[in-house]
Amino acid sequence: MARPVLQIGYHDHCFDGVASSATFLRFYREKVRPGLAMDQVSFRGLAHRAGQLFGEDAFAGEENAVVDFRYTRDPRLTWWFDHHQSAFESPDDEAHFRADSSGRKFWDPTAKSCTRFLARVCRDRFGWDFSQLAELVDWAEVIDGAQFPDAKTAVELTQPAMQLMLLIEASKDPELRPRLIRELSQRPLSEVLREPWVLQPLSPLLARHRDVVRTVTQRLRVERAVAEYDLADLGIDNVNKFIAYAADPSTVYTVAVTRGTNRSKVSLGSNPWKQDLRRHNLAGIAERYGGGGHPAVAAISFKPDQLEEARSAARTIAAELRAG
Ligand SMILES: [Mn+2]
Repeated sequence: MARPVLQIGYHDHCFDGVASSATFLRFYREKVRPGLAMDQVSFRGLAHRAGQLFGEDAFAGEENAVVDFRYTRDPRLTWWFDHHQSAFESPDDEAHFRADSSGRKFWDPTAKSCTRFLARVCRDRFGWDFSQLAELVDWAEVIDGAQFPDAKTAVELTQPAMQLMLLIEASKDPELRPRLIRELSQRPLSEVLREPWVLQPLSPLLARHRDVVRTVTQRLRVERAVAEYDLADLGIDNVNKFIAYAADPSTVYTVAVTRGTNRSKVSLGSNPWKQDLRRHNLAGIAERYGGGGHPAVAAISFKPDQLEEARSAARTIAAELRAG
């Protein structure tokens, strides 16, 4: 591709990241550059990891948007939408954002999903009607805000949109998420969910998901409402966040260790159905280790070979959460 007119960087392997991108893409092609051809838009999945977050090719477009991911002072960043508490790597980054006068950078750490936050900002500031994407926006709010009726629903994935969540989180096909973003920007969610290229790769992932649910349920150690499990030997980076709450509803916090290709990771979560018992800000805890996220759910990335450091951090944090 020649230099893309627009490049969208998004939180990779994340339903809200994909949905935010699709929503922004539609907004951009309707309100900012009407008639912009799809092949003039490129996509870059961004992942949290130990070290540099934005590679050299992260801002290859004439305009560059980043959604559902960290802020950067890079002058090539033209649009930004995020809702993470840990949006800024340093106080200088936050000061830079606060001094921005472009009117194109937006942050609301109280928003449940970046998708609905973005849709509403584009409606209120730019007079854009997002009703065509209502289904996608509503599902992003349910999924990223963990607004499920119960843990079982969140783990069993009987609803097609929940299966799409799994596909987005687990698929290793680099073309799949950009394709989903393009399609979801133009067609209703329920229609895209029936596509063979969506359904086909899902069945092995669903089978794998059921295996992981069994493994987590077996390995889970719950002590004083804090659940710990270690999946480093499975080589997976993303695990459904709700398995512990379905397996043992007395769980208030989870501390999980995983190791994927690019990082060892400690995931911190809190039971969405017991938020009245949550006493800790998990993003705040994760930030002490260079990680981040939201008060109710956060993560810390380590280098892939720093598994023992990750395990040791997990033990320390689990003890801190138990101490109350
Ligand atoms: Mn999000």
